[in-house]
Amino acid sequence: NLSLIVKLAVPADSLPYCPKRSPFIGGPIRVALPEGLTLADISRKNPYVSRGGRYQPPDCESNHKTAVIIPHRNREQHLKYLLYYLHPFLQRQQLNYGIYIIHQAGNNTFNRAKLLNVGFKEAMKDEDWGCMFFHDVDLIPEDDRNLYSCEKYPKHASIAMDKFGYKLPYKSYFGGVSALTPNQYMKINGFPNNYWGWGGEDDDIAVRVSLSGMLISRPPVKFGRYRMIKHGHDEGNEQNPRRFNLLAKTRRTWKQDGMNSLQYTLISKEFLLLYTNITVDIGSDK
Ligand code: BGN
Repeated sequence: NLSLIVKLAVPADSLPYCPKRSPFIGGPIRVALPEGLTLADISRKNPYVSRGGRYQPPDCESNHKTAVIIPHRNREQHLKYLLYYLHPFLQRQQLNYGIYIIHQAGNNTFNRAKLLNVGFKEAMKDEDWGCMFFHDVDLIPEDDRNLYSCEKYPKHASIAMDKFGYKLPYKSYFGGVSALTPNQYMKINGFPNNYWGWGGEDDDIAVRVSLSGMLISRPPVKFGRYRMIKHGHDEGNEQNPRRFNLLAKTRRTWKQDGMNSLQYTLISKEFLLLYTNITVDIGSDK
């Protein structure tokens, strides 16, 4: 196989490419939520993670460059648990990766999809990422064979969540954790900017994928398992009563609303030990 030989024989910075399948992948993960966990503990356990939450395998050149984008507000405890599991998970997959937290400043209604657009834009300024993982803060992957790399089509990764009985709640469900290459992302004009509050934005994204003539890739159901960390009511993320109307209009609006209409004010970008922290003012509903 000539292509394999060529790939192995061309080291980028004198390291050989990592194997096609990482030898560190171990399968199912028992997710427990240790009490009293601190960010310092997590840093200590991840000595090879560098500023901004970046990592690359020490002894081989990764085949994948993945940014994980996590929208956030008032979920510090969830964030700790996620980082605790996600850093080792990504390292076992021998990825070149970076973790981005996109923090919505202020108390206006939460807007998950717009924060993801900001994350995409800001992450691409840092690095030529090959794959973007859009990740809810309260979902912990339970099997490291669920690869955090991109596919031919936009991927929906969280296909078996405990809260839905480890199966899809409905066929076109695209919420929780999804992954697109920058090309796929731009093809659908990114995500919608006008879903304020809970619900519907993930369905809008699924419609965009289909209107752009793409299918949805999924991992095997045995691998795409997630534990959702329980949480109470989210202040400032009430169910969006307009989501039904918005979703009914996606076909007419998606080309005007998305990456090509994205507006925000960057408040800060800090390269912290375990992640890049982006705080952003995304405005409010009208
Ligand atoms: C759906 C929501 C999704 C949510 C899933 C799972 C809507 C739009 C209704 C037309 N969609 O019902 O956003 O991820 O449930 O909780 O509310």
